[in-house]
Amino acid sequence: GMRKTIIAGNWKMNKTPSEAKALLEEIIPLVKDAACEVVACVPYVDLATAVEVTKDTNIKIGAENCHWAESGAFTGEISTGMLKELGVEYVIIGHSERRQYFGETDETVNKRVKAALAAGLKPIVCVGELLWERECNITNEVIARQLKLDLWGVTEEELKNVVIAYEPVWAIGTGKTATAEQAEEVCELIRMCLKTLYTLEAATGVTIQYGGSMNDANAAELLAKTNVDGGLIGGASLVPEKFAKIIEATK
Ligand code: 3PY
Repeated sequence: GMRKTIIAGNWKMNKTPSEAKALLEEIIPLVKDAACEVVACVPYVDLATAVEVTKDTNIKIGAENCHWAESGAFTGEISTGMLKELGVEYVIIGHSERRQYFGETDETVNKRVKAALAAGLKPIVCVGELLWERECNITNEVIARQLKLDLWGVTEEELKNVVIAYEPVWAIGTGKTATAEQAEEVCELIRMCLKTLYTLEAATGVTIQYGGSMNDANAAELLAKTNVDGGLIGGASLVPEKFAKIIEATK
């Protein structure tokens, strides 16, 4: 197609380094003929092992967050330079769990996105509406605001390295999936917003993932949609057969 299809696992706070190694060793042979880009976003402490285990494979490794400062007095935080040196390529930014439980705002998401891009990492920027926002019919405004603020100051050239993940918050970890039609509707809206913020050409090139309880049973229908260019996969990314089936569904 005209865009790179990317299936990325979001492991969240799961797997120790030895467990990560074992899981990746199971996943590697199952996805070696993938027709899409395959990414595993893993906890910080698993990154070194994950990069090592996947070094001669088609799997790329991502982190689940990063800080925006280069270094300094930020106890417990991890810089983009630290990630880059490990061989990490992607980084999830602004996942709804970070926004909900760790006080992240569009402003801090924007700082992280810009730092990631400056370091040569590819940010997977998560946007999505809460249940009440959908019910009040303000999904479009919410998404437009998030994109504008999260990508503030990101150039058109830099946008080529940005992935957007549409994750309706009501569908995260709840087992509720947006219907393929709902997903397509918002992914199309995201592309229209990107066109407004940048250009048609730039917007057309951006990979937009759907995330939120995507699994082996619903992936094919979601991925068949014009503006759904991949998935950010929670629980199913921890089950090799399920993750492989989702990747298979991109063919
Ligand atoms: C989920 O599928 O629950 C996710 O949050 C993916 O990021």
